[in-house]
Amino acid sequence: MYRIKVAEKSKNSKGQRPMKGFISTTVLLASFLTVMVNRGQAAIINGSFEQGPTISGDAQFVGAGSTVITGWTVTGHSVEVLGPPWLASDGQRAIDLSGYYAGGIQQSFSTVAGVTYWVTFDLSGNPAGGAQFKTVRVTIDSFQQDYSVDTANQTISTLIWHPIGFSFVASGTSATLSFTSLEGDCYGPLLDDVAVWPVPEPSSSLFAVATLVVFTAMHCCRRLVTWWPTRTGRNYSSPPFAAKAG
Ligand SMILES: [Ca+2]
Repeated sequence: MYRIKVAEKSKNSKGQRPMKGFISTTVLLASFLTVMVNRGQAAIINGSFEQGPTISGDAQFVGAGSTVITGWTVTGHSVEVLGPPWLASDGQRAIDLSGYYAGGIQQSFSTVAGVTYWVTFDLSGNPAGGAQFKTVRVTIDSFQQDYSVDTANQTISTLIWHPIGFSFVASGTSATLSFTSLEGDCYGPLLDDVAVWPVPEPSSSLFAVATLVVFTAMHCCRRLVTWWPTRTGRNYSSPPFAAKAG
């Protein structure tokens, strides 16, 4: 997830900002977002787990079947909602997918059949005990994959988060995304910042690129367009699939 920053280069001789450039930028972004919405924007609720139960201490156990974590249903045995001093990858909270024993979470969302969707999330592991490598099983529609992460040389406040992503083609009007711990003890894989969105069709991408080229040609001397990732403070040194299990 990236944000777009449009920086004003300067004001005109009357001290006014160039509204024409602003309008062009607005049209560009609105056009691209309209394309995305028309493609069926997926809506994962509370993907960062910031909305949920009151945390007693630094972690809160949540049992199977509970929906107290907004948007999500707990599966397996239990999970744990983590708060400071645990280092979340986004915001203040994350999930340990092994509560007392192996657990999981799942959420269903609307899809458009035939559309390709990207699923991204950040994965780490509880370094306080158990196996050095923590494994999570991710399923959605016919997709299933296990991912493992190394917890060596970390503490709960110095966790290393690995961004992971994959795509799937929706087969119906809804899909269920599930994360399941494969760690039987209370030291499970850690999860944060889950997101799902449709991949634009090639024609839509070309439209967005063409619009961007025209926009840049018209206003390159008046505006600076900079992009920067919002996920500061994370470990992006490893490729997204570096944690992929065999
Ligand atoms: Ca979070």
